[in-house]
Amino acid sequence: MARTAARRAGDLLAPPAPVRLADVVPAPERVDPDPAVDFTLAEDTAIRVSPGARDVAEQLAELLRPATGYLLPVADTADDGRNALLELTLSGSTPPGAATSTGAAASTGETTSTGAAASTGETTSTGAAASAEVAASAGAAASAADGQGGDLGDEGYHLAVTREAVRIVAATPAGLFHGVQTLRQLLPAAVESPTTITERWVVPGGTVVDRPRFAYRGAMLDVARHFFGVEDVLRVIDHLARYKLNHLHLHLTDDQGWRLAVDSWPRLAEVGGATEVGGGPGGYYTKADYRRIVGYAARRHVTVVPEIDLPGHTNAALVAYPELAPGKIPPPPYTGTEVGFSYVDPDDERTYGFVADVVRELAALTPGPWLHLGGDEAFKVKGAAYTGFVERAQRIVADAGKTAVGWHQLAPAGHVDGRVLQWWGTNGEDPETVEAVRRGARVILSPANHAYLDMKYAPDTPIGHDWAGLIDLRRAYDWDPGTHVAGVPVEAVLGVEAPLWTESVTTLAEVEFMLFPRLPALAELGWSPRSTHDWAGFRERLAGHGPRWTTAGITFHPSPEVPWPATHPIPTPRPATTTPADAH
Ligand code: TNX
Repeated sequence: MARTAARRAGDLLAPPAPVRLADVVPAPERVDPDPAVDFTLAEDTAIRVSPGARDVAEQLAELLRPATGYLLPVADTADDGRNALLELTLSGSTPPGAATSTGAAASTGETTSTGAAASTGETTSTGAAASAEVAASAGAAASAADGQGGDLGDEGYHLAVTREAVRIVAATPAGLFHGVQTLRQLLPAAVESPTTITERWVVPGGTVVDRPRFAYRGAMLDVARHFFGVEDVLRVIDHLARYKLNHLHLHLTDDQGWRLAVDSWPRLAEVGGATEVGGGPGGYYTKADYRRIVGYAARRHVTVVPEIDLPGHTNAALVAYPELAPGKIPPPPYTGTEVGFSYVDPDDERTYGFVADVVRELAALTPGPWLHLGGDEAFKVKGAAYTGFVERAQRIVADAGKTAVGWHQLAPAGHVDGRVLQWWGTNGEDPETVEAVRRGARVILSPANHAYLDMKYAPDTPIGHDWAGLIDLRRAYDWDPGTHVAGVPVEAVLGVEAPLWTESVTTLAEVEFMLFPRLPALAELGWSPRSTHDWAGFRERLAGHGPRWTTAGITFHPSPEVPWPATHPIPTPRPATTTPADAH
């Protein structure tokens, strides 16, 4: 009763449909607004699901219940009622395995041994422009609207908003999940409130047909330089999921800390985990912690990509096990920010036993297909010593049933099936990477001068580096992963990733400050057809997300390039707690 009265009052006060259908980030492939109608979520709204859609429906209910205070019961499609409806339908050809919560790995679309051509990150083999045109044709929209979902691929969805219902159709739970993130953005910003709010919960009418440009869209969190506990990582996974990113790369080991328990080499975590940059206590994930992270991610259709950085960046491991060190000399623990000084001994067989044990235990814990071997800045392991080490390590990863990923320094080493190079260069000329691609490697793009989230926004940004330049929002947005590295064709581009190194980042609020608003820019490069790329439109669409972040308690940098709505307070960034020493 009281709630109904409150709603009536809300009806009178609230402005009509404050969000437009085209305001979504990342920009959908196709949007057809119907200004004549809108949908209002009400106290008696129910969520109806087809078999296989229940878990996503439960997550939708979990998103909507706190702010609305509505019950939002989840029921099978068969139950008929006359309530306003949210309907999630799984249709079309669901790939085996994709109907379960572990479908994240299966739904990434990268089958590993088929090579670059078959498993390109592009949604269609006809390239970006063509793929946008295909989707814009009435045929694609109609078949999706028929509920076939056939054109929507592993992650696409169709969303229709009428007066009576919001209906989301997809071929996979991942597609439905992405559709739910779109619906979330189409509701008023107050939907992000953790407590019940009086609001007209209006969704603008029309249809959206959407699917990703690239199969791999990710972010990296460096938990080695500063350790971040499980709860912080789960919150970062939520941030990725909001913007349809589907991979979280965890940089688990470095000179300053080893962050994962390994049963066969227990001192790695117990001794190597006890340090971090600046002398703090560090920490590590138990196997149960790690399982919790990968499980939480899988439910949100995010695949965890664990990294063990080898052969360099290994001081913490050498402190724990000096027999792995060159000359067997135990190094002192390291809590500074230099790079390139440490390495495991490539001439000692025990090193390969160590690599095999760690990879075996990590592979057994990791549901996704990837295992990242690092390979960057091993300045003291040169030439054949380096390529020989990498080739053995890549083989160990393949033997453990995983696909090797590494920083692009791996390029000169021999090819193994499916291998992926993460390119972090700052100029788009790289003959070694081009040659590795010719031999079958695929590429994830993380150009340091556009995608590195540890770079400062501006000279006065209180934390971060500037060795790759300053990265304001426009710089984060204005590049094309499909053409960025000369000689690497779009067919070889698996996708994009934004790394956050944490030499100077110490708290979750600081992580968020570096992620927002640049992470949504990267997400749009990974998801949206190139034909939608438009800086002026992006900054307008993104502006409405400021109030969402504020309501959700997310810290962000109020980039001056964005016309944030004046009615909402802008958060004040926390002052830096450490002074970053630039290592580059
Ligand atoms: C380079 S990028 C590194 C990291 C540092 C980062 C700081 C890469 C593969 N290696 O070790 O943390 O610069 O921006």
